Amino acid sequence: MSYQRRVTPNNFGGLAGQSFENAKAVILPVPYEGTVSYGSGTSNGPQAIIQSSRFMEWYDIELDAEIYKKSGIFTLEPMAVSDLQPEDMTVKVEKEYAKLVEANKFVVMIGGEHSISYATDRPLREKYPDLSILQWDAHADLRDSFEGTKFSHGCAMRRFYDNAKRIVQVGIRSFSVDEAEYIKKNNLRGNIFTPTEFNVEKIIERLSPNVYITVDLDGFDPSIVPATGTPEPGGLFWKDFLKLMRAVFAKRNVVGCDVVELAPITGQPSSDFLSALAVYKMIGYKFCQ
Ligand SMILES: [Mn+2]
Repeated sequence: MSYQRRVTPNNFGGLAGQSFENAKAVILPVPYEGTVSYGSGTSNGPQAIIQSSRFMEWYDIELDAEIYKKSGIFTLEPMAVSDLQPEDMTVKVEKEYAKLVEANKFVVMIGGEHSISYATDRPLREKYPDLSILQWDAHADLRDSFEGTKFSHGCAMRRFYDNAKRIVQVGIRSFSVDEAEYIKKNNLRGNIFTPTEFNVEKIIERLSPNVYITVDLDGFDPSIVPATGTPEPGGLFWKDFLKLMRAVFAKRNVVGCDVVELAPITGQPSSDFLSALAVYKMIGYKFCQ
């Protein structure tokens, strides 16, 4: 086994010597699975990302750096939210997130289902009133309510839109007739980029100076990320992700991000590993460009 040097500790990256005080980047695991509709298992997502991340190379060829040495990366304890209703979960995560924003940390939240993302909105919007949201996803998530709650994963972007009026959606290839109506009524189609419409420059033009990024892993093609609840065909690829993220981090002030909806498949670690690298790459683009 050639990975022996990474056996400990059990944190993101398998990194020794990290402290909350010195780290610019912190990982916030939110193993929440309250409202997932089809596949299940997202509550295991955070631990699978952390476990895979211990086997990544710390050195990044593209950035010519051991990313963690420039940023520091401290992994917080997973939040205890599994028993909560979506609205109560949102309130609890929002409180925790606000403390991290207050402490000036770049937070990467790892899920968990997509309903966790909206908890970042109030703390970040208070600090960055112009905040826009960049969503990587197969689904529009623009339902007003879903399965009896306004805080479902199917409503994540609708809640953001209620506040932000500035969301940019990339990789989208599935939504309901009600969402289609809503998109037409609010003239949102120009901010939606299906995989065939993927265009980095046009996407970035739509974003305000301060940006929050939410990465639903089903935005990727299921051939490279099969481990999601709704693996929609016709998705985006790793190179698309790197090209977009590198440019967004260079041209905008990214103030936080999340990677959600990993539903690990036992014995098939490729989705977990890609998720871990997605987290590490975004930290790299933030602190090493
Ligand atoms: Mn999705």
